[in-house]
Amino acid sequence: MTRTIADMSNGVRCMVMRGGSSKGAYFLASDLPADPAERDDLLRRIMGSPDARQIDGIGGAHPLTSKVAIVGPCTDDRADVEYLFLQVGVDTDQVSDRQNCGNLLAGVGPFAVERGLHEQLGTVPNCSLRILMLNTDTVATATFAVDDGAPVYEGATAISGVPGTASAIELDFGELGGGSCGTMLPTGNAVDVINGIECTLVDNGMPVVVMRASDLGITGTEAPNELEADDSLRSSLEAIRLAAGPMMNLGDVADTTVPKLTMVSPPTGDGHISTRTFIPHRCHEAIGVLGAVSVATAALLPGSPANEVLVPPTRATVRLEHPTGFFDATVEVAPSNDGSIDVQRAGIVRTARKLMDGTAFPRATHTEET
Ligand code: NQM
Repeated sequence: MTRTIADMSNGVRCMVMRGGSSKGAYFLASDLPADPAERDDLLRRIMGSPDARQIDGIGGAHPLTSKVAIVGPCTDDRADVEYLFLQVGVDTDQVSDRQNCGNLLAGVGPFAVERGLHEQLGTVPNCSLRILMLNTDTVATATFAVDDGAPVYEGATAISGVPGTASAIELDFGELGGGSCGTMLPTGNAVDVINGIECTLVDNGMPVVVMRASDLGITGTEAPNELEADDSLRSSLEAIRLAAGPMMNLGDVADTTVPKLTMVSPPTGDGHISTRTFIPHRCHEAIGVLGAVSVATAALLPGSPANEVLVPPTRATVRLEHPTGFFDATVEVAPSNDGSIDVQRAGIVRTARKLMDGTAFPRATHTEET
């Protein structure tokens, strides 16, 4: 006889949103088990992991569409709501809080308003919400349009990697540096050499290893599938990543999604620098949000490999070219006494959209043959 244990078989309240150029399942913290192990098990069963196609769940079979945002009220004075990001492995059973996600962050404000976590006065056209990002213990301020207390999704802002236009969501960051690595430059250097390759190990929102594309034998203009098919490049990148992990205070990173790896080259269009990013095993079709802020920061760092290929921007906005367009990251810096830079603030613009609101039905816990 087959016995199926199916807890939460009545389903879990869930909203699917596109956040920036990613997509994920958004939950209220109070709708999920408080115990992290139980919660992660439930999320795997909702997303359909582990399975390369996530066929029995709502995950999209790619790291950029296998993401979860958990949002709740914030008890800390620093913010109005709190956001925990979880990366759910596609063909692995990993559920990790080791990285943040600036793309899903874009949906957090509208989701909080949708769920009544933040009361928006009907007469105010813009909502400004402070979000504590639990993964890095840093705060973002999201400013977005509301109408009669509800988020406005339609608008005129286009972002690369997303067809059409939508309403702008401004994300502003004060202190981002070292959220995962302790300090923005965990080794204290603009350049470290790993396996003969000059790297900048940086964490201004996302831990990233930034290298010259040419040092890795590529032009930096290749398509993501071409780079993913290059086994020798991938093994060089993974060896660098594994060595960089402990240097970045991240310990053994064999099973984590950080640090990311970005290869930079001179711009080919009207951007300031061109990028190709591994996150860390798939090549991004664009670039992650906080990843972009980190790479822009590395590019502003005197003496770094990225600074060498940067066409200096005239204002504080660095336009990063990527495989499907560009990403504008505003990073305001001031020179520091030691010849490096102090980052004053960072800001980016994203869009988000509510795609589905309803009940997600997890597959059963397990099946026991008796
Ligand atoms: O860097 C990709 C994405 C991300 C994360 C990644 C992100 C960020 O495109 O803030 O947004 O895993 O690097 O969503």
